Amino acid sequence: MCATCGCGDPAGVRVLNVGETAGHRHDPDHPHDHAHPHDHPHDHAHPRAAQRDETSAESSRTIAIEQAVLAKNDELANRNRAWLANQRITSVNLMSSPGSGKTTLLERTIGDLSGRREVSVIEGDQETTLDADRIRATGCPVVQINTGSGCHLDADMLARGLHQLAPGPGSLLFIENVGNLVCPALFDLGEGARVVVISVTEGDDKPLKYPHMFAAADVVVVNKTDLLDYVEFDVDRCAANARLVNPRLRVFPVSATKGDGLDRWYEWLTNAPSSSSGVGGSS
Ligand SMILES: Nc1nc2c(ncn2[C@@H]2O[C@H](COP(=O)(O)OP(=O)(O)O)[C@@H](O)[C@H]2O)c(=O)[nH]1
Ligand SMILES: [Mg+2]
Repeated sequence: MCATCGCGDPAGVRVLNVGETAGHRHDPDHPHDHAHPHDHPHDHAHPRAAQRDETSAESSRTIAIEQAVLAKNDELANRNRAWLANQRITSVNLMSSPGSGKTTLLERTIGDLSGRREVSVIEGDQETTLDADRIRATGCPVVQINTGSGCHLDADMLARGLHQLAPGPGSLLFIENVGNLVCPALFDLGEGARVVVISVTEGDDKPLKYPHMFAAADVVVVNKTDLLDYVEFDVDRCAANARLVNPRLRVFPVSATKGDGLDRWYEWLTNAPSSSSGVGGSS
């Protein structure tokens, strides 16, 4: 998990309200009210030091710390989940390797759903507001979270993002996680649904090589199908590999740039759950 990969400096996290379209109201029942920096789940993780020390005492201490980190995160995620359910907000956590097309899929989705449903976005990246700027250009309310050295969003960051964004009751909220096929899978945010985006340039073996991500997901979007003629990628084999890890996965092959296959994605979004019971892998 993350406590061994070197990420996580809570002091480096920044939540940026990008542009005028994001809300500013303070909701007394908001999950952020419970979260403050020294509650952060990473506070006690010193992964590189733990790696260097190979004594069994240190190993057990590392495992105990990892469990405490994830338990704290799960507690905050449950608060987010309760708040989102109370507001009837449909929340979708998008995860993938960097560059598979999450932001492009969001730009296209926001445009195509325009006028049909209130949509807002929380963007996660280590640095910059580049993705939030792209979302803002569509007219959609957006908040950017910069994680600094962190390689994933966690429940505390989502609570802080929600506080800034203030999505309306009954709306659709997308959370674009930090590009990484490993650590985001372990951190429940309290979201209603989890979507993995994989692009055809990444290889159809990725569900087998990164099983935790696919095990924790509800949907796999196979993106960039417009490039299938140029790469070795079998969509059916990718879907079969994903279902070996998680038989209940839905798989939607799409081209976010050309629009192919998006109807099934939109149909799923219309019926996506507004709350879930959490992520099995994180507990
Ligand atoms: N050919 C093709 N390129 C795509 C598609 N979706 C995204 N891209 C390109 O892939 C690159 C990364 O996309 P981006 O949305 O920033 O990926 P993210 O890092 O997952 O948010 C950009 O150059 C996009 O134009 C697609 O469906 N087809
Ligand atoms: Mg992006």
